[in-house]
Amino acid sequence: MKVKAAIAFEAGQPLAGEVLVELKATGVCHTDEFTRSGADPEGLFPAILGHEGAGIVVDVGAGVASVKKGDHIIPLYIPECRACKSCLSRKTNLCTSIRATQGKGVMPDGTSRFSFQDKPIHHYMGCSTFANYTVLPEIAVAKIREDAPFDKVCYIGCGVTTGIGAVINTAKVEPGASVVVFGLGGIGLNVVQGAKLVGANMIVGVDLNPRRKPLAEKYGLTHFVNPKEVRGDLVAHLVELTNGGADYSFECVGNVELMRQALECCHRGWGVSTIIGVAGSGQEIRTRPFQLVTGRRWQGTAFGGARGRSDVPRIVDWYMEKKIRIDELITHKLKLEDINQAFDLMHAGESIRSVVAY
Ligand code: NAD
Ligand code: AHE
Ligand code: ZN
Repeated sequence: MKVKAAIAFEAGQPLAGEVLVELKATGVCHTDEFTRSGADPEGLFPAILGHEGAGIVVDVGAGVASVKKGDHIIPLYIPECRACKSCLSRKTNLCTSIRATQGKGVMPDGTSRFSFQDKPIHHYMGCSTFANYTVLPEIAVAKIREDAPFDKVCYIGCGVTTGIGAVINTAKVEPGASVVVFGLGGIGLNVVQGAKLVGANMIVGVDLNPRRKPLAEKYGLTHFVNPKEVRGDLVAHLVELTNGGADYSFECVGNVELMRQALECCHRGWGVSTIIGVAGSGQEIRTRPFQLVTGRRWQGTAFGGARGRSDVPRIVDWYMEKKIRIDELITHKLKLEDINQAFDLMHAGESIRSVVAY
């Protein structure tokens, strides 16, 4: 199937509560490929994919108060309305105020801002960053500092925040902990970075691609395990390596067999396994309930538990203050015309993150 991106959008006055944004860069996340491939039960076509962007506000509609023309922003696929039941609960980052329309590929008023040959095109994850202009609800926009480079901080729009946030916000990994990370791609390497940041003692990475090892070690990995080189059972190997099981594990691939292994390599009595990977339509997780009866806990995280408007500007600051690293993870920079190469590089295991600069 041939897909052409960059549907031109006619600039005009945004509607009330909406923000017109000129995107300057977008990352290509495995979730874009998940949807492109047809595995996403929510996938809608035709759509403008992409959800890891950064850009500049071109115009705002009536009532928009938190951003203005010229502000630098990162689009949020999980908005932060600060008024819905979920936001007010303080128990979750999963703002529910516009989730229903977002899942239908339209703006909160039920219509699309994109069209091609006079037919509507769906929005994707409320962002559609594979276009040089997009329209976002005000609550789905995080204002960031103006000296941050778009072609780096776009990655904070998903991968960086998801990986680091899963460690800090969701699992709450403590200093001295042992951590096992399944999948050392664009998300997993940020889990490694987050685990190092909070002072984990042992950070084990599991990946079939041996080329992940040197880069992961730069980000704090202490042990690399290639399942193809393990004799016997991988879970038993990881339990032995971590002296009885990991305090924390993270699944960053989207493979339900690995999700099981990630749970079962956790320490009896207290190990916590966090699912980050997104699995395809019809896939289900399995384990013996005994794994949970004996004190392991299984949980998931979306966008690293981050509340975008509050947390994303702070993560951009961390990058600008060199508290976290991004640059080496952006392995390829492409033009929009060449975006399909980003998917080829991902499948070939060549890239960590490809970024399209507009
Ligand atoms: P990626 O393609 O960059 O990385 C995947 C890594 O997994 C690669 O290094 C690959 O070699 C490795 N891998 C594949 N099969 C493996 C196996 N059987 N055993 C060990 N390693 C294996 O992908 P990514 O962008 O890092 O995304 C990872 C997952 O996280 C995807 O499912 C994506 O959809 C999901 N995701 C979830 C969230 C969230 O909020 N929950 C956010 C972003 C991405
Ligand atoms: N549409 C899929 C689920 C996809 C999914 O879980 N998305 C994550 C973000 S992945 C970013 O790369 C997420 O935020 N989920 C919360 C939500 O509300 O979608 C399916 O299986 O239906
Ligand atoms: Zn993503």
